[in-house]
Amino acid sequence: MARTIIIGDVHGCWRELQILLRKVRPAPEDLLISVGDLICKGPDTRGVLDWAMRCRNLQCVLGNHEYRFLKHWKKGLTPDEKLYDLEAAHQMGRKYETYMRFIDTWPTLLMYRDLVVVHAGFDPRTPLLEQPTSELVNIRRIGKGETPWYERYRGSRLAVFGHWVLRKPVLRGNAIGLDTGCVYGGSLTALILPERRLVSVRARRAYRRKESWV
Ligand SMILES: [Mn+2]
Repeated sequence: MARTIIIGDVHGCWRELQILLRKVRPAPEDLLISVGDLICKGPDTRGVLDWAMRCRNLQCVLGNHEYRFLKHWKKGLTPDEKLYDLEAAHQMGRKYETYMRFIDTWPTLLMYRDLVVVHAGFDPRTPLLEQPTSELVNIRRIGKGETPWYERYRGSRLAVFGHWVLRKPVLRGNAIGLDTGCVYGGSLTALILPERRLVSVRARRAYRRKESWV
């Protein structure tokens, strides 16, 4: 039976992604999904994007880093405020236009009968299709109590997301968070459906320093 394989935040960690793919062994009929943030911070944004462009059964949703790059690209610019943006743009090199045109085709969320995939999350108090992109790629907490958005989510569709870097994946009945901080020296995690099996690969090293781990 075909599987759905959802990959957490890669952030240019091409080596770890290759090892993860070797472990998961996607078949041509499997559906691969990236939760976004394939780019930035890590050593090889180019390698990751080249793979994404050749992978015929891959769907990506937009991450906050891709969203920032697209916003600049549409104004004829390249983001240059952060060092990791300059590095990622440098890694993209002459293929910057090609990569941006590719990323510009990514949706902000993917919705299936019993699954929704989004980079950061959504506000469960608002209809899913009415949420602004800035929210879908950035949200973490909602309300006065600063509750994680997924603790308020009562939907029956399994919501799979990344963005929120945690030592261990978030595992709830209806929400699974996959950002285990590979670029910070954590691990790269994939979720295999329908069996809900997690596969992880340890980072070869910390490419970025993270102030604190939750
Ligand atoms: Mn992110």
